[in-house]
Amino acid sequence: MAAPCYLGWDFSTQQLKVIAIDEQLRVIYEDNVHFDKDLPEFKTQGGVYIHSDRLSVTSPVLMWVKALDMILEKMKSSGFNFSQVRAMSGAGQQHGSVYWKKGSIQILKNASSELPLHQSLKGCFSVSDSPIWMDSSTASQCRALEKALGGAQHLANVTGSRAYERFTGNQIAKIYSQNPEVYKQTERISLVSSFAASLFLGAYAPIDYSDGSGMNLLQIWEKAWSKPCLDACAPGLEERLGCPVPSHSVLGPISPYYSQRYGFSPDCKIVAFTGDNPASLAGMRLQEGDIAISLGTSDTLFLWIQEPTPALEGHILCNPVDSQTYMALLCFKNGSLMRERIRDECASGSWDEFSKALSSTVAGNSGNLVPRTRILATGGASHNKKILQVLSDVFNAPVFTIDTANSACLGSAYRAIHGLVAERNVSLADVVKLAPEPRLAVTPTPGAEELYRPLLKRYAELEQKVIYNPASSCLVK
Ligand code: 5FX
Repeated sequence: MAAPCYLGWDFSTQQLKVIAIDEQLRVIYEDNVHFDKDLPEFKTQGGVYIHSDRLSVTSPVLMWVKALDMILEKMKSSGFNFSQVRAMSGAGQQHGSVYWKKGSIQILKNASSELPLHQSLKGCFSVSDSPIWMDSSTASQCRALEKALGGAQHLANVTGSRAYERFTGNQIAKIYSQNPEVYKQTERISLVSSFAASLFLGAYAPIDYSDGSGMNLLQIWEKAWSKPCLDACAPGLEERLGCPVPSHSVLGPISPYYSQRYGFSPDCKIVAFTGDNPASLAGMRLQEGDIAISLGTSDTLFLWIQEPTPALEGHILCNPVDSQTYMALLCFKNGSLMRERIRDECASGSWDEFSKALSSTVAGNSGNLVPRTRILATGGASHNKKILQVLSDVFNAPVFTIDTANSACLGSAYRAIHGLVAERNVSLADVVKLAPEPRLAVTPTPGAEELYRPLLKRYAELEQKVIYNPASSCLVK
């Protein structure tokens, strides 16, 4: 019998990725489908459509289904043995939403294994272009939600965040107010993560607590939907969302579609999918006191936190690997876009030139933004040592990297294993004991601390200017 393995998926903004690990946690397979390049018929740029108002940003939901068909075919042609997969989990870009048309559950359940999935599902979505996390078109819905909840801080106290335009409740409210008929035809609303899990389950997958915390709808302490928030967004929302579940839940076995078409074992378990940042927390094996920084399409900073106090900046999410604790998250949209723009404008489009320019710039920002703890870096740009050096100097802490830049994918594979044993009170830390330790990449430049400290105030002022200048698209938190 073939040795067991576990799959981790990442439905991210620009591509779909998969990783398979064996029982020793070694990566035995990796693949991806790049939306712009491999699915040009959808005509996305960076996996998305930016609409004419420049604020609405969507992705075609069928592109994600077609990408799944494509990656599974690639795995099959490369001889991947699907029958050895014992469990899988996955991650999705946070906040994005998928709208299933009435009656779709039957189509999902009975999809013919003779056809690629996207052909069966093409009539299933009441909204063909899903709003995603880059959308910032819901300012009026945000104001209305904060008002209904008695103010921004009160909403943050309940849901972990004040109202944010990309958060799903506000996106749903916009769809309902602009097109109540479409909303009426919708029987289920999924996050990208629970949508992806639904494709494997052949049924609507529940939303997990951790990704559910990015909606402005979940009471993060009680782990139940907040009625006042639901009511402020759209009528009949609770039944369209289903009940949220702990992130480690085993949702059921894989749909027969995959056993018949690809040879998966009918016993292969689907563990709840979650958001990409929560999945990265698992992939980086974050411990209390560590700070993780993910340098991707968006730049995010997150930490494991026991007793959070929600504030008007940043987000508190339920912890994906320990339901008693939380994770704090800061997100800077346009991370890699900004880096690429600076590379193009100041370094003739070359990463080598960019790195040279960085190392020739005198360090200057002795942060103390955070206590000195380990910093763990991941994401595409974490391969660039010069960028890591700046991080180390700014935070005045050593920076470590993990073997893969795909921490959300790897974290999903770890979570698949964890899901099988979590009910027996086994922690994720126990499950991933064998994984390679993060590697020290850089340490702070001596003297950097004194240089960076005075810049903090100026940085904060500039940041406020950019955030409150609607004409600027450089940095939007
Ligand atoms: C987090 O709040 C975000 O909006 C982004 O990091 C997305 O999750 C990127 F996929």
